[in-house]
This record gives sequence, C-alpha cells and structure tokens, in this order.
Amino acid sequence: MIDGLLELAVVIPTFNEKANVPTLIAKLDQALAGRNWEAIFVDDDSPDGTADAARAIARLDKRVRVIQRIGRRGLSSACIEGMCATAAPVVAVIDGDLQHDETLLPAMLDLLKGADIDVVVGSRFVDGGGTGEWDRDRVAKSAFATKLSRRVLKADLSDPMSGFFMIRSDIVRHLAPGLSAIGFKILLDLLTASPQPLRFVELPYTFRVRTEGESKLDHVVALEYLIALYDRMFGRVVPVRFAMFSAIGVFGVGIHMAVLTALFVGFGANFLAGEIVATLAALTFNFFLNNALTYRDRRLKGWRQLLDGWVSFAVICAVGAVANVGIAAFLYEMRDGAWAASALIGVLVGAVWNYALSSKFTWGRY
Ligand SMILES: Nc1nc2c(ncn2[C@@H]2O[C@H](COP(=O)(O)OP(=O)(O)O)[C@@H](O)[C@H]2O)c(=O)[nH]1
Ligand SMILES: [Mg+2]
Repeated sequence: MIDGLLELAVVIPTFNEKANVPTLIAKLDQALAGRNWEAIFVDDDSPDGTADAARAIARLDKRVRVIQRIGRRGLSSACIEGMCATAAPVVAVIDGDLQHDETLLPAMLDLLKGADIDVVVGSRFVDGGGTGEWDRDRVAKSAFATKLSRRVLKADLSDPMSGFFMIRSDIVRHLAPGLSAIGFKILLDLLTASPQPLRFVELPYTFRVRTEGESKLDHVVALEYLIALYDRMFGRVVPVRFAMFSAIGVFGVGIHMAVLTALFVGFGANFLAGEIVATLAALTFNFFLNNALTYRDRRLKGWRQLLDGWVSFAVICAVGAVANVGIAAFLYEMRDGAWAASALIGVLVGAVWNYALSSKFTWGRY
C-alpha cells in the first residue's frame, strides 16, 4: 500500500505548538501505519518556531510538509489553505495540540471509501464521546454555541463545532470560493456553504487534555464565531466587515458627541477646538477598534505600522467627510427640502468610501 496512490492528507493548523509537533507526527505514523498519507502543517508564523520544528522533521520524512503564512492569522483560513494544498483525494483536519484522537483516522478513511459519505466528523457529543476534563463553564458555553449553530445549520449533527473531521478534497475545492473563512469553525462553514446537504457520519471520541502550550480560543474568538454565523445568515446582503465597520462608526459618533459635550458644555471650551478634539478622539477610537475587530486577521502591530495606519485612516476619513457633505449638499439642492434623506445618503456614501479605501490602503498593505 505504501507505494500506491496518496490516500490522505492530514491538515494541522498550528499557532505556537512547537512542543507538540514531534509527538503528533509519531502518533500519526502509528495510527496510519500501512496507509499512504501526508501531513501538512499550516502555521501562522508562530513566534515559538513551530514551523521550524515541523521542517526539521520534514527534512527526514517526506510525508511532512509545511505552509508558513506570514502576516495572517485565522484557524479557518489556515485549514482551507491546507486542504487546498494537497493532491490527496481525502483530507482530515486535526488540531496540533494532541487534543483530538488520531486513532480514529483509519476508521474515518474507510468510511469515506464507501461511496455514499462526504464527511466524517469526530464528535464529542454522540454516545461514547466526551469533553474530557472541561470545566462546567466551558461545557455550558460550548453547548450554547452548538445549539445556536444547529439552528443555522438545520442538520442533525451533534457536534457541528468539531475541529476534527475528514472530507473529500474535491468537495472542499468546490466550496472554497464560497466559504466565509472567518473565525475558527471551518466544519460549520463547509456544511452551510454546500448547496446540497453533505452526507455525514459521526464517530465518537473523547477530547483530550492539553499538556503542552496553551489554548488560543479567547473571548474575541467567541465574537468571531458570532460573526461567522452572521455572515452565513445576512452576509450576502450586507458584508460582515462593512457591518462591523459601520457599527463601530456609529459608536464613534457617540464618542464624538461625548467628548464634545464634555469640552464645550463641561469645560466651556471654544466650539471649534472642541470639535477638533472630538473628531480626533472618534477617529482614533474607530481606528483602534477596527484594527482589533474588523481587521483582526490583518491587525497592524508595532508603532510604525500603527502610526502609518492611523495617518492613512485619518486622510481617507477626511476625504470621506468632504464627500459626505458634498453629496448631501448636492442632493439637498436638487431635491429642495429633503434634508434628512440627503444627509443620510451623504453618510452612506462617506461610510462606503471610508470602508473601501481603508480596507485597501490602511489594512491592505502588510
Ligand atoms: N494556523 C493557525 N492555527 C491556529 C490559530 N489559532 C489556533 N490554531 C491552532 O488550532 C488548533 C486548536 O486551537 P486551540 O487553541 O487548541 O483551541 P481549543 O482546543 O478549542 O482550546 C491548535 O492546533 C492551534 O495551534 C490560528 O490563528 N492560525
Ligand atoms: Mg486545543
């Protein structure tokens, strides 16, 4: 069998998992003995040198490959790139921290060799599976997220949030252009993107305890999850990034008014001075919030990038403001008296301008 065709690619997204790399390869080697497989590490340039650790093994073992992504973060997009980087007919995704049970892989592969299954999912929530030593808080959060995603999914899958699954690679390539690639729930993304329901089987496993490194799933990741769901439901009407950008813009108006009120009413400052300070405060607030949330995956870091980004954002927004006022004034002239509608269209044009240019020039450069 070893000399035969490549059967399976195991995609392993990693961020700071250096200590787990050799163990994982050894475990895959054992679990997949007699199968023709390759492992693809997709590492987001981990500071701990995970990619180097994987390359050190890859020099000796041709089954191991490494994709090192620079300047990008994101579990879903890492999985997609890994899955599209193989000639194997079947791909599995497994965490790099040994929490998933790799001994399930041969059974998953055998199931996919039958004609009528598209995806095999490792599930913590079918009989025989488990969440291991999770605390109650995490079990509750996970149960909530699972419930929510089942609503969106309309499929009777017990563990749609699972990060451990195997799928035919032609299906992934076919669905890839329509994936939202945001956040960390790639399986959910694949299942919801498919025009016809994917045929799935679930196999139970117990989520292991992490012994090396630490979890990257923080609160912002939970927000990303909600964003991914939003994207699936309304993303076609209003793109998720634009919705976030606009929501943050509305917050910015609040900041502007609060600062202006404090300075002008509270401290009796000159109106123009108050306006200038309020505008700068709102602009800075919007810049940092967009950097942390809307463009989290392309976040600017360090003084130099942040300063460059802030300046370009300020210039773009200044032009956006001129366009906003100009268009509103023009419409107001044309449709005598429709002041509110004119103003709103001005705001919308300004917002689209700010969004389009800042996504290209402020957050699109590094
Ligand atoms: N390439 C890449 N891998 C990631 C990223 N975030 C997490 N991972 C990897 O995804 C897997 C699951 O993440 P983990 O933090 O263990 O999630 P948890 O098990 O739910 O706590 C691990 O192998 C991580 O190293 C990321 O932004 N990019
Ligand atoms: Mg983990």
